[in-house]
Amino acid sequence: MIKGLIEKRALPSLLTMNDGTPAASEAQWRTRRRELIDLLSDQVYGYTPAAPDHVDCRQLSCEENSFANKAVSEKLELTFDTPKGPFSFPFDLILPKSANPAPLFIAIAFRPNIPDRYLPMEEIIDSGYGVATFYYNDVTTDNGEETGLMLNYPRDAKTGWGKIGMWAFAASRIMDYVLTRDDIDHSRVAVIGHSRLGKTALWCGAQDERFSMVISNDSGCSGAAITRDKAGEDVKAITNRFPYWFCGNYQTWAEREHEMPFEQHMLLALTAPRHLYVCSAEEDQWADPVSEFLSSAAASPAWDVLGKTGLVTPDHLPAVGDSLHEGTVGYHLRSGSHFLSRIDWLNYIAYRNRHNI
Ligand code: GTR
Repeated sequence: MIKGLIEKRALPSLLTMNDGTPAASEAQWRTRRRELIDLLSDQVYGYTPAAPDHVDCRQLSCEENSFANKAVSEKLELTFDTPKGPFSFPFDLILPKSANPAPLFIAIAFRPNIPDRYLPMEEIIDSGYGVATFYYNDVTTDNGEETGLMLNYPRDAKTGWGKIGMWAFAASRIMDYVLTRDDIDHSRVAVIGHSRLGKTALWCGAQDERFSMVISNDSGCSGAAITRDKAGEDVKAITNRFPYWFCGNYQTWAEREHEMPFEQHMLLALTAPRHLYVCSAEEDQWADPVSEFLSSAAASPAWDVLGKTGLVTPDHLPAVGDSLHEGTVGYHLRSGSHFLSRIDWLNYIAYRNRHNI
């Protein structure tokens, strides 16, 4: 049944390389992977500039006894070189007090608050996980203005990076710093975001293979969901309201979705062979849970090529409350509306515990 629903969407081939041969081995997937990053850069998110050689980090403050003395909370400022001089942005690092290096979530955030309604800090700390989080507007503002990091790089109007790319780049710079800390488990760092920041987490983890897990919470259009025949938001709607999230080329696909040489299952597949988790909310028809679920299934053949199992699912659409945690691709469908809830976090934590990632 699921196969039939995917076939109806008439997706461009995930595993056929540009020269027409199938990507059937790990080496061929490496080639295909580069092709897909190039395609999505060129047509959707814009090209990401080269990473800086290194990042510097300065501690602004430190609370040794935070969250009932169960955690240490630091405020830090990250600085790195760009073509137009150094760029800095603040972030928070909250680590549980533990004898062992902590697994981490790098959370791209709508607000600088800790805790926040999207960041149930105590549940996370009590589960043994740490959080590094930054407020996305501190990197570049979520509007059409040229601000922050955007001013520091030259940018082509058609293929230059949009703001999703800039926020994703910032999450990778935090990863640069994380790798210098011996109180964090470098092999267990997940990137997470909700909605537009779920799109951002997916694009970040697609490009940056140092993340062992990528989490998309209700990311919808231009995120996890298949665009062809999706309900709710489409390319026209999203590029009318938020053209600056993407490269200039993306808006040329408005009302031409079926001609697009790319699709969002390609974005999801770029996480392979690492762990991917996609979550949908029942009432979030603007994002379209069915299109998010089908995309996760349609991406899964990339894991097969690499000797892993992607999404493990019975052959029907998930019911509300279902959590599919067996495969290297996880999925759940929560009741309620567009939100990053405690139930979502507890699912992510359960999945990470189960797979030890
Ligand atoms: C909406 C947008 C969605 C989603 C959402 C959000 O207005 O249409 O694509 O990103 O915002 O970020 O909350």
